[in-house]
Amino acid sequence: MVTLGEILIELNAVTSGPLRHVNYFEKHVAGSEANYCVAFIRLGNGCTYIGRVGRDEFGYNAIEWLRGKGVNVEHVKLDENPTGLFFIQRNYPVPLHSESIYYRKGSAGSKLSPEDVKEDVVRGADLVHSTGITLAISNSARDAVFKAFSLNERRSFDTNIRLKLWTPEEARSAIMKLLRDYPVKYLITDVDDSRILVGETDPDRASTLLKEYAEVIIMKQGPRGASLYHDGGRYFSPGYSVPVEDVTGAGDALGGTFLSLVTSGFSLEKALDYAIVSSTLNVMIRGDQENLPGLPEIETFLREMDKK
Ligand code: KDG
Repeated sequence: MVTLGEILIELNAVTSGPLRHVNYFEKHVAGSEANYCVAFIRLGNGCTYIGRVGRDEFGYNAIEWLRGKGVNVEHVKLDENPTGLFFIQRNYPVPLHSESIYYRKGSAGSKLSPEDVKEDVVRGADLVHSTGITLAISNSARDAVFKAFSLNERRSFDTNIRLKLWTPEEARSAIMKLLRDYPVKYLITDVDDSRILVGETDPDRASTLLKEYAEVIIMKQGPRGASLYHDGGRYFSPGYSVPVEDVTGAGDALGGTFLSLVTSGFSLEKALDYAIVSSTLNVMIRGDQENLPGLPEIETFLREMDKK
């Protein structure tokens, strides 16, 4: 898989509550597409990342971390602007909810541009992947996604609408244009985003409205699980009840695991069942990438949970 996006440094509150009273933060490497890339690799397939980080300690941290996870970072450029950061406030004011607070305006990642997208790299991929976040961060990053999608028909896209980055109208217009111009093989979305995109929160009805843009649609439904729509059929995979530490990155864990398994030849249904395990493990710790499981861990989870 080749993926385009912004790698961010996450500063996660060690304790719950309003950030003004939080004194300790834990550093992680994050960013939706980087999370996808690592989840994809954990299930045995390769991933190349296209993007920019700052020529600074956080940028070096991100590159070294992702390289250590097996990501091909040859196309991650060093940029003169700083690496983007975000803080996470947890369980306040909504229990079990995590809020991202961004410090990323003018960041290195937002300088991603079409010139960073090398034709031979994208054309050769089994899958080219990006998200709504990359469409939102700058015009040049958006143009880079359009260019990458024009070079390869095996596309996947996670709508990932972050309303701190743009308005619902801007999100709808950019995402629907991308999907109209470049329909995808896999569309990963959820009911909050489908309300913005097609005015529908019912997963079945939303997927009917989106089906002309994607061969396979995954509708995430938080802790309830996720539905899969393909060829007129529907499959629902339920979630698991576990102690929640931080939900940030759970959707990327689900998406990255699913895409890797279908790329390896798993059925769509089995890939979704396994992907739900990945997102379940993800919410149990702080950090978006540390708990991403491989096949043996997913199978152990399923075997042990089955006994209960
Ligand atoms: O899906 C998790 C991401 O939201 C997180 O890693 C940070 O990429 C990020 C963003 O832009 O919110």
